[in-house]
Amino acid sequence: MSKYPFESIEPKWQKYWDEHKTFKATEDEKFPPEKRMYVLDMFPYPSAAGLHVGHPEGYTATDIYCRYLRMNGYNVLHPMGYDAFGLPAENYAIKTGTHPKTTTNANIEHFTQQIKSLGFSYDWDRCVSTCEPDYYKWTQWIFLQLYKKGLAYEAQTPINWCPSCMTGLANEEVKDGKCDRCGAEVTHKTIRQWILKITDYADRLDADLEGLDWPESVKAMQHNWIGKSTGAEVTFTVADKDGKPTDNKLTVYTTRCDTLFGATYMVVSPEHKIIPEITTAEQADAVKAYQEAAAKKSDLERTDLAKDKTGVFSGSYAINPVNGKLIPIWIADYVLISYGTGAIMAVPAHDDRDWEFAKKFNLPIIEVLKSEVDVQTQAWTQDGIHVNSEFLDGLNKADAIAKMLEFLEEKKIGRKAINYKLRDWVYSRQRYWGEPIPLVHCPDCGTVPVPEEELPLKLPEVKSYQPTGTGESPLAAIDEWVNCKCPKCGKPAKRETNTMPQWGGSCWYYLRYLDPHNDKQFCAADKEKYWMPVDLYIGGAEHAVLHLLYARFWHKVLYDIGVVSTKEPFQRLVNQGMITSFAFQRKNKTLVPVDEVEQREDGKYYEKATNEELEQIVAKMSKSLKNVVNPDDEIKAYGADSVRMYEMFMGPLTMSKPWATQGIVGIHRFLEKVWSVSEKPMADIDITGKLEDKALISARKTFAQTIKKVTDDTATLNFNTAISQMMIFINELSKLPEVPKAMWSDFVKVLSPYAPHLGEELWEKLGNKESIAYVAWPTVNADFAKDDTKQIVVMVNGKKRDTFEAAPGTADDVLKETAFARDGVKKFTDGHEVVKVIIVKDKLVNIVVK
Ligand code: ANZ
Ligand code: ZN
Repeated sequence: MSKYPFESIEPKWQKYWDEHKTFKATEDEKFPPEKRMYVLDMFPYPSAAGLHVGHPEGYTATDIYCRYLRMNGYNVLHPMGYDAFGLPAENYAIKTGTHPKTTTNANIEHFTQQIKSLGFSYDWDRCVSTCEPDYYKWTQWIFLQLYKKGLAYEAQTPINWCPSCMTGLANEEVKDGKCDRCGAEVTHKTIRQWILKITDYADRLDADLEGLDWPESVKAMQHNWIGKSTGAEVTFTVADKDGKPTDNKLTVYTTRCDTLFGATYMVVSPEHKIIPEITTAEQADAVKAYQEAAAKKSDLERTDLAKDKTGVFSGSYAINPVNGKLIPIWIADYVLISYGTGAIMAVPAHDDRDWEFAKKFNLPIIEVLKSEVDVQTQAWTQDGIHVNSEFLDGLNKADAIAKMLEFLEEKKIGRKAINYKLRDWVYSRQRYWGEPIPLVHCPDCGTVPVPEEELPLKLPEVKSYQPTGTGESPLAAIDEWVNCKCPKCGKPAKRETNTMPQWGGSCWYYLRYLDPHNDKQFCAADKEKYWMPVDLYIGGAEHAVLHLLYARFWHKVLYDIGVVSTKEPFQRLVNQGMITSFAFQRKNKTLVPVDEVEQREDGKYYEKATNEELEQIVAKMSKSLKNVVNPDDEIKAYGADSVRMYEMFMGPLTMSKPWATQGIVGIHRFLEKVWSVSEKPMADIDITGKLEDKALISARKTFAQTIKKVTDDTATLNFNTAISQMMIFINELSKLPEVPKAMWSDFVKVLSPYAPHLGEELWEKLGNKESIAYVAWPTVNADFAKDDTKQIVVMVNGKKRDTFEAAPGTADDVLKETAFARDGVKKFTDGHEVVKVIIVKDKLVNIVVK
């Protein structure tokens, strides 16, 4: 009996698939629309570290599903590519002078070799890399479409700035307020930026989530990020020093206009433009000092509920429009300039922040919602019937809001308003390794787009990748690149030197896969119609907001200009769980690297140096804990099929789970067992008819259950339970002296999406010449899967007295005899005259006695 030869069969089949282009996808019209499936993985950033065990988790899941679909008669598009621009390659270039392209391409090559070694069924001819000019040509083209629609604009905004590195930093490069590279305190610097008007799409991005088959948690995160808020704008009149109305107005945004009778003061943000007009001479110095202090704080510091409230009185009052009362206008940094109107009416009785502020500065607190607490000692922020509110008294929240809105509209001082937390997207980076923004600045014509026929606007070669220190990208230092002719008037002009963020390329890559070699269009319309939308998208939960929101935004813009046919890009989304590892901690909760730990005879773990007993915990894989699992090592030791199956067997796809060496060993043993079953004699037994042999009947039942369960579980991505069922079946087959070939060949088919190399090899061993990849998925007679005993109920004079098990189709006289022999029945029949016995086959024995 030969050993399971994974070392030889895995490269053999990878070569076969490559050479035969087994998984090449074409737009074949003989497949009706419902039989076309686009299954997408989140493409990786090709880091120097190579593949992580987390990558194969999602990739294996989509691969199993794709292979399953192909065998079920679907035309499947399953591509892979690289999100290739990014900071690590650029930082490496700054340190070593190696061109980011060189590093990136070497990493891509390594990744490709690693991914191929796992046997995934990608159509490699469609592979894209976002840093290639024939790819980013179209990223630039899409940017220009946004620009032409007025969705890209220039503005001054603050960025993270490292004064020591003299460069702008991405948010991801700032850790705890310090520069990730040098540790210096990060400051803010206001510089010119290109910004995308994603806020124009806020409403659709929010509403269209409803039609998507996405995890509820991801939808909720997007809803929160967009932060749709429905309320009202209410305009207050500022009073003069005698309390008389002036022409000066102050508009607030409120979600509770119904609480207006409880508004006892107003607050404007320290950046509000009304401040010079309302600040009195006595208050001027205090206001100025306060504004300067607030400028130094972050939004988070300012709005933190736990933070002590600060503020300063402006010296002026406004008139509350419902009761004519004068209420003071304060300036405080808990009100943000970037939300609503940058001003609020404060209702301290029913809002926590307002309450704290009122307490601190001794401002009046008026209860307007019937409260279960004393609002002088605590805010009441729950619902309540209106009180102290004249025409609203006795009303609930909804009715009171409606009535107040009516009142405000009639007086022309208020209207319904909607606000979003979503902010426009700062789209420029002061970096080298990104797509150049294809715009030209002309002294006469202003901003002029680079003509589309001149795209791609290629990244020029630079001598130094170090940012310039002025907040401009290294491109700004290349005069021959910066200086150009205005595409409109031909006079000397300058190129935009900012580049795009890494999100740009990943916003639309799923569309380029559809037509990756087209140099006339980003994607041909017929191909787009053929495949879109993406039917299943699998990736990590860390992309719940940014990538998925940005891609949806771009997709909607492309939809609006008529170049894509669906409103949403990704119909179904599944987040794979994180693969963690084991780690060990001391009593004081500090962690010990795994190579300093040993398991002793008592089964417990000890730190080698100190003999302290350690607690085993689950933790994220990390270099410092030395618990990072390298997929290459695992493939080498157990084979790609074992790695794939183990990752699917660890637990439900969407759950986080720790990698365990014993686990992969167990899966490997299972595949060895599969191999050894394939070495047994194969018997030509007709398994569709009546069988005599008990072991065969039982094997057929397990077989039928296995085909059914693997079919159902694969279709629903419940791969772990499908694998368990395959294990049960293999155990049963191992016991048979010879294997019914019909069962074996069907089992090989359902195994093949999970362990595709082994699947192909066993299929070939069965005498087949073609790949198993497109062989029809098996079906079985469902009756064989049924339990082979029936529950027979015994009734005496219409009352249930007992039950027993019998084989299906058991003869009537056997059922009758068994029924009369049951203890539960005898009690009621012994000594009685039997009048009648009625038998319902496989179900019931009904005895009538006198
Ligand atoms: C009066 C009021 C009474 C409020 C009450 C709340 C409760 P969301 O739901 O997040 O949209 N607000 C408005 N603009 C603000 C700004 N720029 N900075 C800080 N706070 C601001 O929250 C809207 C509520 O947040 C608004 O409704 C306003 O306070 C406050 F019992 O107005 B409310
Ligand atoms: Zn010009």
